[in-house]
Amino acid sequence: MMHVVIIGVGAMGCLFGAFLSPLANVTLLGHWPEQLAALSHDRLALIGVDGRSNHYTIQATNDPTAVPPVDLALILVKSHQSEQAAALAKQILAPNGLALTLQNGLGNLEILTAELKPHHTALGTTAQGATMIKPGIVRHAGHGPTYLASTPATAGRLTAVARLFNQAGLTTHLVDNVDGLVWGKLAVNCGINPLTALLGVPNGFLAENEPARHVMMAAARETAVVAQALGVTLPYPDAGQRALEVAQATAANHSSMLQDILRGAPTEIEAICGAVVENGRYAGIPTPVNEKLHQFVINNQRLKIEDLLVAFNL
Ligand code: KPL
Repeated sequence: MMHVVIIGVGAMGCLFGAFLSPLANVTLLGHWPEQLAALSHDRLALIGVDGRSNHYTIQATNDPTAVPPVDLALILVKSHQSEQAAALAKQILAPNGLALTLQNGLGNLEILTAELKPHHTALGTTAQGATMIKPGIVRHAGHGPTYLASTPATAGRLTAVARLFNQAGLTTHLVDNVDGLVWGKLAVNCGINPLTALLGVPNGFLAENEPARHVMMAAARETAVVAQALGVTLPYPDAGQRALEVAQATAANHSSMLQDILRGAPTEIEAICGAVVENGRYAGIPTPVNEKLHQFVINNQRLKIEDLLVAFNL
């Protein structure tokens, strides 16, 4: 059995933990006291996409010395906690172990490789949606594919990881274009995350509401233009269309940024829209949509549809 530690005990950490726990030796490692308490007193309840609950016994701890050396450290913390997670991964990886980030935003693989040798690191993205209902209870809000970027140094181990994920029911594919993968997901996050957070709506609303859909698609397409200027080939032809498809596939989900705002936690806006604005400046590409979304989130604003019409001249 593969030894897996999931660093991050939020909704996504719990979702992956629940799916992998029947097939691997899984430990959740994190700092959220209420979550750790809930998981130590009771089993994790996962409400499936069909509305039915299943329960999982998963070890959860805040003590890295209690975790045996692991084959896979799956990083599912927020982007501002990446440095800390990389240091933890270094502490607990087995000699041939792999730290795999499935986080949102730019810069996470670079943070891992600053701490670990490149052959111990890997990057993936996931379009799975999960919502934290309360400590100990997570809702699986939508299935979406997971992609893992393999390199010659990691291909063998990532093939085994992909096999495990697929057997567990998490559809996973290996790809070899890491930049395309990360920018491809970034464009979707730029479209969905800030808008859902600002409007306080589930992802599906952006697909249904005309002005919201327009801004979502514009933010995603703007990100694609920056990617293109940097020489990155995206894994799909139209980023706006892709954001729309993900919003539809995860319609019931509260995006991770909306969940962050609702619980008063820091958002990943810098690693998402902030990174696009910065790279746009570097590449000489204007990014007015991402700039506005970035500013609204930084200012902790709440918007109504009428505000969108004014802000984006619709
Ligand atoms: O990555 C996500 C997020 O919420 O951070 C999506 C895919 C948009 C699902 O909500």
